[in-house]
Amino acid sequence: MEFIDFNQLAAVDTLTRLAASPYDLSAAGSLSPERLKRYCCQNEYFDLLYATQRLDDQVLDSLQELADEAGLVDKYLAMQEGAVLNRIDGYPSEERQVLHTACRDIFSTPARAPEATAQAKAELTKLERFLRELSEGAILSQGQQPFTTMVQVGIGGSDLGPRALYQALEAFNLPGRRACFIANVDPDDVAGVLRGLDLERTLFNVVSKSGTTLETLTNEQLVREALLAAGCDPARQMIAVTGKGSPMDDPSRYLASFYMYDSIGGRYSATSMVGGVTLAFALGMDSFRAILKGANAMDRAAEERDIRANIPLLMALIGIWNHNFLACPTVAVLPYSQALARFPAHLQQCDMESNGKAVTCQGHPVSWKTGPVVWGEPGTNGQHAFYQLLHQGTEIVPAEFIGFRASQYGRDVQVKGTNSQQKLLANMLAQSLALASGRGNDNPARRFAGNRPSMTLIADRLTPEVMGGLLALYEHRIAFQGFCWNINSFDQEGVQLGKILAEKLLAHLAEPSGQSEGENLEKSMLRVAGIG
Ligand code: G6Q
Repeated sequence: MEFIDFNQLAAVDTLTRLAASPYDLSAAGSLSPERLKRYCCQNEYFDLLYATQRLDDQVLDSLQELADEAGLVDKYLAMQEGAVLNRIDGYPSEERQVLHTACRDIFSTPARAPEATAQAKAELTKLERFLRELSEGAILSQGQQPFTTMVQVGIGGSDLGPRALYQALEAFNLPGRRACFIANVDPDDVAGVLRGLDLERTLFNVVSKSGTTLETLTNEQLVREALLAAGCDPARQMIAVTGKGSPMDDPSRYLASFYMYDSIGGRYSATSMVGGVTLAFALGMDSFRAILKGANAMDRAAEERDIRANIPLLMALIGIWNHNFLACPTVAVLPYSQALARFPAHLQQCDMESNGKAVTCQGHPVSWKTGPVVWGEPGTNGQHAFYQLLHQGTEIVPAEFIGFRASQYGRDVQVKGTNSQQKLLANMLAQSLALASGRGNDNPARRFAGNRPSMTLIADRLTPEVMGGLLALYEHRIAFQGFCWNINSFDQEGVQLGKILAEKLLAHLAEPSGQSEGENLEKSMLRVAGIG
């Protein structure tokens, strides 16, 4: 696909000009009820309120031009249809399709990428059969008890998305079922999780696309030993999710094996078997299908070309406005929902591993900013912690609030005339207004400059379907930005160097005298740290 570099796009010139005097949110009357209504975009699940951004119609028109000129929706459509977008022209690269959307394109025919969707459907059918056998008692523990717990062992993309989704949806767990996660190659992480479990009634789901990840293989070994020590047979309690043909693709070692495919990147894999096995075990197959349905609905909604009617695209472009034109280096994702506590961590990986790149898809260095630093924590907790910097610090941090009109459990209490859910939402909206409007004061330490941008996503309730929608919304927002910056959002070469050096250090520890004689950098590092 033909591409013009970001700063050669005509809309970039216009936006640069407009950025010299962006909309002032702190000016008297700048936030009117009409503006709040005008800058609101709705889809099946979410309302996006973006009147509290430093933009006006002129900026939006130019962002639309930017989207059209850079062919963002065309690229997205090509992605869903199986274009090989994970590549760098003229250099060795992964050369892969990018088909996480195919995992959930199971509700309509024809599918956008029929072959990948057929593979996803086959795995779903296998999973459904396996879960039926568990719930009907055809598969039981050695002591003829039903399994109650699944522990997912995996790291990075094989952990963050599934864990964030599980935590978000724990309110919907099947009775008597739960999930835990082990990721870090920290023996205390494993010991801490295992300590609270009835090992005999626990399934261990080892998830690794490559089947070679050091942390996961080490933790698998720890778990196998713990099972043996408890008199359990690992082959009857361990499940594998891996790539076809990987070193872990050995069904004889596992109770069940499921596949994920090359065209699904780790950080985009939560709706494949990587998330599916644990989520469907704990929440039930119907809830997992609801997650897929929500994600699929968002995949379709992201095909809209009008940026004012496409939430993921609009959020991507507003993000570009703040980052490339208003020079804000970070983005805070602030869910007003404790259930979404790990969602910012998932987005941090998805965004920063995707768009933390400095070469174009043609291998040339970029001369424009690419992905921002992404971080966040739930509110209102954050209000009592780091919001001080958001309101009065010297960095301007665009905030993305996420909230729900109703709670998940529906259990609440009235205190001073309002319930907790209302308090949660009122706080969220108040933060957005405070950041935008600011407040004058004779005391400079009590002055709020305001004019700090934010936007707010609101849905009715955090259900499996809405969670699927939220996941896909951010996946596409990230991909749209990567398309616009002309970078490959789907590789992760930047994690390799540290891995290689860690292996060198470990080789010295494993065979202190067998390695090269004399001092070298790795050996001194170990010695200085008191480990060698
Ligand atoms: C994600 C990355 C990375 C990956 C982990 C685990 O996009 O590629 O986070 O998911 O390194 O890899 P495996 O699933 O192969 O163990």
